[in-house]
Amino acid sequence: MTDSLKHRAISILKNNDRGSHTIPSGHLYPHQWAWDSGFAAIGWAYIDIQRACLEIESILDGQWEDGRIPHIQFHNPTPEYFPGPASWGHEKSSSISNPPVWTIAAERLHQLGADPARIKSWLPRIEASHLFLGTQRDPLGWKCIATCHPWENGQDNCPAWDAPMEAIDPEEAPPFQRVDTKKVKDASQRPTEIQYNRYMTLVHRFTKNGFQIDTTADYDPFFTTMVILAEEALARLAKDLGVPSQAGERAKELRAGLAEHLWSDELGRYRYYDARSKRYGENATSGSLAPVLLGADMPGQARMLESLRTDFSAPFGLPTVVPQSPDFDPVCYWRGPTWVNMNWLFSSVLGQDLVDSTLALVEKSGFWEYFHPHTGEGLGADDFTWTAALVLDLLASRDAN
Ligand code: 2M8
Repeated sequence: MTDSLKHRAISILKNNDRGSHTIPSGHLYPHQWAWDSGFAAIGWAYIDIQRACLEIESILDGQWEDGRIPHIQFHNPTPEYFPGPASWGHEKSSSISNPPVWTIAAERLHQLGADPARIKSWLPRIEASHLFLGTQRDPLGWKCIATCHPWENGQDNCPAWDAPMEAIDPEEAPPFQRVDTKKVKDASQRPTEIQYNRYMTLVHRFTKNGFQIDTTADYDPFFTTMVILAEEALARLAKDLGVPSQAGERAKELRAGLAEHLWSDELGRYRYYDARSKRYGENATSGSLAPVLLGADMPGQARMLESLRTDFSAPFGLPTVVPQSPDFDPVCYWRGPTWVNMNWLFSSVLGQDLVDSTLALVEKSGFWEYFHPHTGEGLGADDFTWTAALVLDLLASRDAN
């Protein structure tokens, strides 16, 4: 099994390779997405470490002057994907950011033998990308991270955005034609029309107001956790490579902000917070348990682990929404399916069982974008880059154990 999975993963990365960056899937996503590329770099490290470094450098090359790493870079604009540069008001990229997986990947590359001098040269740009998120994605000064668009944290139609999105006028966006629903075998696996209209209203507003976050901001325990993991990775890299950095201090402040503002002792998990309506969102998503990845000094560690092992247990990996919830939809995108990148992240606390079941799932169903957590059916796009890249890392971690 191991050899054939490994060869298939390698051939997917090679097919999706566009020279200096890797597209998520030739069929559905023909551009470069920042967090996908971070995961891709980890996979490339098992094939060609120089190519892995190039992947990180191409993410950093898209950085804006204000430090933001855009979530999409359009190297070769094509009508095969919507929304393209015209909608974003920027010729080369989108204008929102993404979870800073580039930093987590940089540390992994360092562990896997990449040239330290090369990694060192990335640190100022990585630091700037974190400063952008820490200052421009915290409108209330809570020392937590908010997203200004559901696409920014990468979990697009996650139910946590349902309530904040109710306030967004779906008719405000200029007319458009979406492409995605024509490319999957069943359109119900993708966000609904009204959701998509609201996404485009937000894109329209954001590009009109100079790309600054306004009151449409959802504080997010998943995004905050990802920034903390990245800050801590940066702090370790900076120490190792002899570069000054305030990343460790920022991570401490974020840990405190997350515990103070988003932890709910009553629910036993972390909440979302809509800065516009001033209301908490109590959605039971795997993202609401992501702070479990930060270790025992965060409130709720034992309760969250228990919940992951019971409420979130499913035959095929970790569902993104708790199956008992009315929001759960096992085939629709970020509203329930299992994703290999989430399994990969959570395997650091759920251990070998999740590593093994994730590998078995891909072996059984293929390298899909996401999977039905009860049947294991592959959904969305096939030959998906981060599924392939992270399978390579999971295989390595299994071999090491
Ligand atoms: C999905 O998001 C894009 C918009 O950014 C889309 O649906 O068109 C998400 O799954 C996101 O997390 C991912 O980065 C992207 C490319 O794989 O696809």
